[in-house]
Amino acid sequence: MTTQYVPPKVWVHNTGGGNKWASINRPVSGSTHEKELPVGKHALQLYSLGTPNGQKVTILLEELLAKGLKEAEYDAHLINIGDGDQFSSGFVAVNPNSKIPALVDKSGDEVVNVFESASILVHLAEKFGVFLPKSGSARTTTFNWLFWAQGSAPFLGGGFGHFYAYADEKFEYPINRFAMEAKRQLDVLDKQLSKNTFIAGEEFTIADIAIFPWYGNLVLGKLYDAAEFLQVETYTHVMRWAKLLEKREGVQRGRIVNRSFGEEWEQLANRHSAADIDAVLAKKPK
Ligand SMILES: N[C@@H](CCC(=O)N[C@@H](CS)C(=O)NCC(=O)O)C(=O)O
Repeated sequence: MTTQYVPPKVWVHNTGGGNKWASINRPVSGSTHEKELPVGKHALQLYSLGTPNGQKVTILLEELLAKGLKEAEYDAHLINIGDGDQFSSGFVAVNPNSKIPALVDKSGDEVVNVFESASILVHLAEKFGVFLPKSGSARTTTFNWLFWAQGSAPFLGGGFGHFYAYADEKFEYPINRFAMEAKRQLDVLDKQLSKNTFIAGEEFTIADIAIFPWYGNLVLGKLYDAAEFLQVETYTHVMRWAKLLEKREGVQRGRIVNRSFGEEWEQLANRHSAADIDAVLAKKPK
């Protein structure tokens, strides 16, 4: 006999376990403590963590630098969400939603706070005039897939990843529901990538940068350890694209920034110059 959960009349916050994020999740927003954010010497100050949403921004910044755009130099400060750094007064002042990534751009006449990873990608792509077509259907197609990523990835992360990888107890119902959706999304991408080299056509854009850290990492076996469960190798076009992207210098450099997990050569807590990344990558076994 299965015991069924019967919702009470009024929801109450259960501060107990259930998953690895139970201790930081709250039903309210706002700061929990007074603390200023650290500030480095560059005009671009990034506050982030090397999760897929964080990787989007550091990959773009490293792609910009790989193109020789020196104004894209940045300081990236680690926000440890497990420790509740996203609830400091300083972080909340930049992003009232208390989620990484958040960017402070001090390069212009006024300081601009940017949050939501896609907003940061658009802000930087427009500022530097690259990785986002200027007009026409190519621009709209890039936005289509950028917003597709923002709308779809929470089903992969908050849905599939949460119940398959993070929840203390494994339940068939949510795992089935979200595995189905994850596979449907991979199929959508596979069909799109059967027609083009990159997501939005023959040009590498911020749509690729937004989608790779989730779906690229997933098929490469670097997310949730779910490659076999989801039979990722059957999405041959997604796999081809993921392997193409993982060879890019910007991707290899950006994916290790603000990362506090994985191998020693994949972890760079704070980044202030290119040399910081070089030193970590030098540890990679040949
Ligand atoms: N839609 C947001 C999602 C950002 C997000 O979910 N960030 C997570 C880490 S990947 C976070 O900061 N979580 C902390 C929390 O929920 O308290 C974006 O794309 O920027």
